[in-house]
Amino acid sequence: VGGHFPAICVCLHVCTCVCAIEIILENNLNTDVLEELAENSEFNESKGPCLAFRRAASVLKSLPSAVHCLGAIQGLPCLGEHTKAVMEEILIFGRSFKVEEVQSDERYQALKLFTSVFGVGPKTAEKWYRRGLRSLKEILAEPNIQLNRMQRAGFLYYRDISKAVSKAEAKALRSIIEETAHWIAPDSILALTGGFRSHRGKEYGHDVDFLLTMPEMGKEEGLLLRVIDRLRDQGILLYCEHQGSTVDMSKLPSRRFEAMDHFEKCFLILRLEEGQMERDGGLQKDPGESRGWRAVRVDLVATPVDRYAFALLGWTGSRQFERDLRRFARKERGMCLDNHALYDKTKKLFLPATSEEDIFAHLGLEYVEPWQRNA
Ligand code: DCP
Ligand code: MG
Repeated sequence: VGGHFPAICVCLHVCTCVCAIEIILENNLNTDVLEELAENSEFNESKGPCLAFRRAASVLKSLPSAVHCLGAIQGLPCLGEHTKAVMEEILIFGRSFKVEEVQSDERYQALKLFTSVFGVGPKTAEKWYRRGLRSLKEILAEPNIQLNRMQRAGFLYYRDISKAVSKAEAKALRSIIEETAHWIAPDSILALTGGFRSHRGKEYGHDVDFLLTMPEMGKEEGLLLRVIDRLRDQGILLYCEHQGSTVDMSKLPSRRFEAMDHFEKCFLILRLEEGQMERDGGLQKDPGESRGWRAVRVDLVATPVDRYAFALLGWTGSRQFERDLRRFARKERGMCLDNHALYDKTKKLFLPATSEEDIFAHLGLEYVEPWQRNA
């Protein structure tokens, strides 16, 4: 604690809100740390603590200024005892021993590394860890490990796709995909979703998400496959996993939040050329890398136009916002919301929506702009 100790004693015993501590923390730092604890809980299949840390991180993110002292977190909602203990450590010692313990844990390190590969989830990561594997090199050298197609692409483009995607890169990809879709169907509609739509203070993302539709019902059928073919013809499709639609509108909206929606979609890796970037930003590459392109992960979802507003809302995020909105619909309004539909359980009917505003109105909520969906 060194030189900070007298100041801290005073702070702990005397003040609740006015703070003399010299340690100034940015809330990002706290939320990153909480996200790591959430991830660790996820690896341990502890759903409750995982959600609690994510919820606490959301609360901290929504604060207008950085937390500088313990008093500032006292009255905040959704901050459980574990979160408070971690925050306390950070505020007093400038570090959290609990977090450092997690960060230095061999299993956590291995699972974090393995799940950073596209196509590798916690279960596969755990399996590899139990086999004694600790590095990506070891996995690739292990003859008994059968990688699936997605994982092979994940390893092949690992360096590129584990690098953040910039806003400028997302913009360039949007132009490419929009041009491609318009070449096939001039009236097709493409929307940027995910972190790059909502911004949410993010300059970078791990992938770029898009939603594709046609103004006329049914005309979207086959469009996504044609877009994929065209991307392939242009030589920019490095990897594609396509999933057909399994939407069944006779089913009520799903209660399971983590369940993937049933729209037709594809998980892509695209080749983005330096020349496709506008002057406001170059490619995110390692310093000194001479290659004039990089690989980027792209998710592309196609919906019929009557489902578009629900899909747009569901794919804009943040995840916590989506989770809370669904919970609100269920608990406060007796409605079921998912990426496909909104169902009123009392009236026993599906509520139509052509825009996100319609959905908020059905829920009796004021419209919230994408950049405010920061939870
Ligand atoms: N989404 C969701 N539930 C999931 C996965 C995604 O509600 N299980 C929604 C919310 C996300 C959006 O889809 O914001 C896009 O998913 P991403 O994983 O791409 O997340 P982001 O785009 O928000 O962040 P990033 O891509 O930078 O990690
Ligand atoms: Mg994304």
